Amino acid sequence: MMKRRLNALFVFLHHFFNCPGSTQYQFAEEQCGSRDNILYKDQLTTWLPYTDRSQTSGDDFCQHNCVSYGLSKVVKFGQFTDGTRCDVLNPLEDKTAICVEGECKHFGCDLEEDSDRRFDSCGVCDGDNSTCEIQTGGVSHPPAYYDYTNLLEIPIGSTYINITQPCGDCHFALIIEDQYVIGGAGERGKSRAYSMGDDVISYVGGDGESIQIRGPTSSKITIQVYASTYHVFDDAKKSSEARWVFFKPIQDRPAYRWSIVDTPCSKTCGYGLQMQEVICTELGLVGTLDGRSVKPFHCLHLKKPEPVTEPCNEFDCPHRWEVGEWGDCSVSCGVGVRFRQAYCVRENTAGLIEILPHVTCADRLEPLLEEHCEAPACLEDGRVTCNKTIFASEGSFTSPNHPGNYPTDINCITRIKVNPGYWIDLTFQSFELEPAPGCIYDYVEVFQDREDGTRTSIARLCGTRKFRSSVVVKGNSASVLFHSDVIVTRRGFVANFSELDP
Ligand SMILES: [Ca+2]
Repeated sequence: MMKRRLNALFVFLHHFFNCPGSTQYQFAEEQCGSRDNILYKDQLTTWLPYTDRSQTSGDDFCQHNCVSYGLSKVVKFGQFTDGTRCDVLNPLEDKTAICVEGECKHFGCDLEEDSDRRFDSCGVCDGDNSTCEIQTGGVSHPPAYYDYTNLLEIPIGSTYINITQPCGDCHFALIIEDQYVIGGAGERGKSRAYSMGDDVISYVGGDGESIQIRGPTSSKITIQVYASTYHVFDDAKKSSEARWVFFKPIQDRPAYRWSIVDTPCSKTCGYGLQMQEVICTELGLVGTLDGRSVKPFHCLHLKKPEPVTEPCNEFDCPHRWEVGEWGDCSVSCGVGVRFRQAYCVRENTAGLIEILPHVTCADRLEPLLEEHCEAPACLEDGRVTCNKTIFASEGSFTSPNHPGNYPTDINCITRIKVNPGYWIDLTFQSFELEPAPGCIYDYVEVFQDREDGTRTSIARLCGTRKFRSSVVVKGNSASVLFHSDVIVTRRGFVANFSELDP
């Protein structure tokens, strides 16, 4: 349900943005008028929205009732499309009303459903009534009989126009641009909403005749009155006057327009996109654009331009060398050599690396692809020596040649000494040695070293350990012996140690 409501609102806003001015009001007329060319009970007729305010509420209006005066029939054709304006019925309300799922819903002038923003008397959304002044008046004597005579001229830009008269033998006529829109042929007009250009007029005939226009009017409007009986206006009764009230503009209303602002290119190189943002801006007092950005609802009545996206920075990003990982050292002891690869690349889009021919990067300094590497020192017989002593509060060491396989036939003793008074927390990770029952082939053995030169074995480990394993030495000095026999090697281990406050 909520989703449908949102969809309806979207349709409405889309329609609102794309149909500036009062063409929104003509939407209902279009929907009724679309039946003009469809046979109704074997007849063609003209359909208009049925807007008799004495009998319908806004919700009724949204039920898509159309009237054919030719057939003297009101017919319900389902519901008006979501987004159809239903405030034609009460044009002097300061809210905007639209049909949503057949119900007439009220919105603030910023088109938010629960908004407190209202049009002010001058028709400015959220305005302060400073751009117009009230005009009131009335006549108790009709100027002529059996003819139309001018009653009132309403200047362009007027708002909240309400003209009433109680005389049953009289009727109003309304002229826009020298053309009768209501009345004019000596007969009362039909009670309904009329639209002419951008102006929408709600008219109710009969006793208590009234004309209501929300405005701001876009054309000069002339109101005439026709009287077919003498003494129809009673001097003694003020209530029998033809009366009017409206707001006349006294200064230019603030003017707004959609402005297009370019946003920076999405990339500094490598084929970016330049987007545009459409913002609502207020025109300066002298009509020039001062670029002041205002809330978008001020521009809702204007057709919103389509933002354009254009390519920018249409050139490749600079090419460069990218190097791979170093390979393994060529020897397991002594000084060897290792290699890596280099690629000429370009990265027009972050993370999307394009490999180019080597020659493209000829103008760049090529990275070194070969370097010396040092495996543990070789003994005279080619075996590895790997004894060392580490004095530190924490550190790490590995089996020889890690992460490559350790050599055969070695004994490495790593002595660890932490600060006096502390213990040693020794943790092995990625532990992988040749397995054997009792660890008789390859192993790591941890000893606690005492000050008197004696040492005690604490643990002997071998095989593969998938999880970190810890050994705690209850003293500040330890030796870790790594032994491998003459055949079968593995990757070995990484050991970390840190001092432990007992
Ligand atoms: Ca072995």
